[in-house]
Amino acid sequence: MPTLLLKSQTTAWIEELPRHLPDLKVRHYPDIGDPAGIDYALVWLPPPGLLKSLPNLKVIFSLGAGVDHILADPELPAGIPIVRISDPHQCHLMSEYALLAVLYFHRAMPAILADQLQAKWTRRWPLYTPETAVGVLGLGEIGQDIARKLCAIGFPVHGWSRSPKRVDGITCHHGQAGLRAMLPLCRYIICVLPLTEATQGIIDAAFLQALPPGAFVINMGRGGHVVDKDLLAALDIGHIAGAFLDVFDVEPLPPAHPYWQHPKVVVTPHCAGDVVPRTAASAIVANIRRHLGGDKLHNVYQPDRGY
Ligand code: OXD
Repeated sequence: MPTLLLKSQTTAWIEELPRHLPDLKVRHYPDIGDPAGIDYALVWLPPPGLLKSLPNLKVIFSLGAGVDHILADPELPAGIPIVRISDPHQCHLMSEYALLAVLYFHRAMPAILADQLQAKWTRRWPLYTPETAVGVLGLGEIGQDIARKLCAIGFPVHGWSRSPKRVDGITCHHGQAGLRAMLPLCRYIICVLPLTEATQGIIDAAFLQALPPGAFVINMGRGGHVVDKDLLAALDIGHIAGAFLDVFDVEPLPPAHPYWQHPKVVVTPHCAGDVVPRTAASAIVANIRRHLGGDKLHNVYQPDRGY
């Protein structure tokens, strides 16, 4: 009987997974039982050494689109495929968050909320939407969904990826030259990149300087994408007009971090997109079935690409 170890606070997986594969036994960390009996692991932030302690582990499933929380384990056993989650509802949530952040700035909500505190009736209008471009860094499933939805509400949308991509209605750029060409055009920039060696610290002083004055930064990728001191400096001199940040180098964001109190920063607690058992379980089980049947797994992390 295939057995899966779940390391998550979301207990709904325990019922949801066997609904799709009644033979599947789910053990909930820390109740591991006999480590040798575990075939699959479905994990978020596994404690270092946990995966190595499972001698018959065959596939690691990430409870996130990112796998950095698994790769951070210095004792990660080599040669075991890691599968990234693909959840249509998570994708939808991420797009909602991106729209919320863009529209929050675009419709001058920071100024309107400040006016309200002083009972000030000041009507404020956005820039002309069809001439106000948004750039999306990362054109995977989530980035493409965000780009399409922004496009549907009338923004010109640019997308950037490592290698060339085509997405209907989106102006696609790639590589370093593509990034240099895209940044000066974008009033809003949204990061949904995976965190890799190539993308670590991508939002640094040079990147921010390349954006037009008054641009806004939205980070829903990983904290490691942003060089915090460079973003804070760009906010303080007014080149960047605001930031909407969901992810941070250290989470929870420490109480003394300057982002918390910064008047131009919105901090949210890594809640842009959650993986929902009801919508994500079937794709996980489909991969378990593929594995049991000796077929190729879908959505496997590729070390050479870094995601
Ligand atoms: C993810 C996340 O990687 O929620 O999916 O951060």
